[in-house]
This record gives sequence, C-alpha cells and structure tokens, in this order.
Amino acid sequence: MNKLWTSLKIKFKAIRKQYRDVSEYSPIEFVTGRVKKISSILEKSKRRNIPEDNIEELMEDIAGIRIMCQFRDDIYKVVDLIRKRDGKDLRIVYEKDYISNPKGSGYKSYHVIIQYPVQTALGEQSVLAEIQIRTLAMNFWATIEHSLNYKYKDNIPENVKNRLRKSAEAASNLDEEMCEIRNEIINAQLLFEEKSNIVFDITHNIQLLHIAGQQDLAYTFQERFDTIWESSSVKDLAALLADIKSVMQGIRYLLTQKRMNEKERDSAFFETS
Ligand code: 0O2
Repeated sequence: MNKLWTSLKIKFKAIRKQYRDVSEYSPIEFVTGRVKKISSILEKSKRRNIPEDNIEELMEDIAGIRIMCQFRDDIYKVVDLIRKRDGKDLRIVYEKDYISNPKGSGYKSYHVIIQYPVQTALGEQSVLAEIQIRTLAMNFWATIEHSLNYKYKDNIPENVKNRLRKSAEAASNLDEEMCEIRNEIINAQLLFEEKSNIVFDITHNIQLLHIAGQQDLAYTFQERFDTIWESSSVKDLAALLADIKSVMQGIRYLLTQKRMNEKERDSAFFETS
C-alpha cells in the first residue's frame, strides 16, 4: 500500500511543480499520503460485510492521498485535473461530493475513488484508492474531529458534537471569505493591468501628436489626461484614449491625402517637363 500512495503522491507533487515552474498559481498546496488504521479497516469490513480475503480489492479507501488546496474553488480545479487523467494513468470509479452534501458530523471534502495500477512482485496490479481533496480549513477541522473521535472511541458527547458542527460552519465561512478576498484581489490586479495599458496608449499617442507637429492638440489631450489621472477613473481614461485615437485617425487620413496630392503634383511636373 505504501507503494501506491508514494506513487500517487509523486504524481500530484509533479503536477504542482509543473505549475510552479512556469510561475503559475498551483491549485494544489500540498499532498500527503494516507493509510487507513487497522481498526478502521476491520470496523468497515464488518459494517459492509466484506470478507477478510477480499478487503484489498473491495475496500476503496484503504489507502490513498489527501490533496490540500488554499481555496475552495481550487478543489474543483483539482477534480478536473483528475478527470482529465481518467482512462489514461488511472480510472475513476466514483466521486463523493461532501462539499455540496456535507456529512452529518459537519465533514467536508471531495472524494474521488480511483483504480490505479501498481507494480508488485506478481506484476502490475490494479488497486482501489481514495483521493480526498479539501481546503486547509477543512483539513484542520477533519484532523481535530478525527482525533476526538479516536479519543472518545466514536462516542463523542452530544454537546461536543454540536460544537464541532458549529466549528465546521465557521471553517466553511472562513473558506468563503477567503475565496471572496481572493477574487477581489484578482479583479483589482486585472483593473490595474487594464489601467496601465490604457495609460501607456494615451501617452504614446500624445507623443505621436507632437511628432506629427500637432502641438496644440497634444497639449489639450495632455491637460485632459492630467485631470483624469488624478481622479483615477478607468472609464474616463478609456474615453480619452478613444478621443485621441479618433483624432489620430483624422490626422493620418489628412497626411495620406497630402502625400497623395504631392505625388500627383510631382508626377504631373515630371510629365510636363
Ligand atoms: P481514516 O483513519 O482517515 O481512514 P460510508 O459507508 O460511505 O458512509 P465510508 O465508506 O467510511 O462511509 O466512506 P467515507 O464516508 O467516504 O469515509 C472515508 C474517509 O473519509 C474516512 O476514513 C475519513 O478519512 C474521511 N471521513 C469521512 N467522514 C468523516 C468525518 O465525519 N470526519 C472525519 N474527520 N473524516 C471523515 P476513516 O476510515 O473514517 O478514517
């Protein structure tokens, strides 16, 4: 089983590295291996009537990995990454979405049960494994709840259960808040990029007006730019750029006409001389 989760862990760590190598944000924060405790295996085999000899083939979560993500949206990106590999280096058997449908305990995670090939002394064997995908907050909650369950031997007192459910809600709110903050940051970055592109275009076109000998127009636009720049409105900057571009188009048209007239005049001069 160690071979299985080591191989899976390496696979997902490699995906994370690929993102980081091209300086892109990785939806995978970190990956850990996970092997079920013997007591859990026995309890589950009893609950599901799985004969001891068939545990490895029939119990899907004996071993697997946990993939931790920074943000809740990242979980679905990781699920998509796994789906893209379906039928290639692994096969998806089924999925359990405990994020849309949390467990009664308050537990949240996305589980993907896969069939995965491992090399054994008897050759290649396909084994079942569970990939649990969750945020750091979900993992924090699940780790504590799991250890309390262990301590109370699955008989957590009702008042503690209630508090755990409330803390699961708090973890969920934290995830939501973080997602919103993140989207706000991404939007602010996009707006900043848009603004700097417009400013670059405006200043470049004002320079072109100077080169074209249109000093008066260049100064008029420069003044408008100075006023808008103070107020920092992208909408106003975009309107100014549109005005400059339309004036530039007119100037270009006039210059082309002028050049054509000059050419015609020159050829008429050479024809008559
Ligand atoms: P360990 O020690 O992590 O392996 P089901 O029969 O479908 O109702 P089943 O088959 O146990 O339930 O599958 P499920 O619910 O998908 O659980 C598989 C694993 O998910 C668990 O394995 C846990 O790792 C995790 N998990 C599921 N529910 C909870 C929960 O309420 N709290 C916590 N902390 N983890 C949960 P094990 O063997 O329980 O634990």
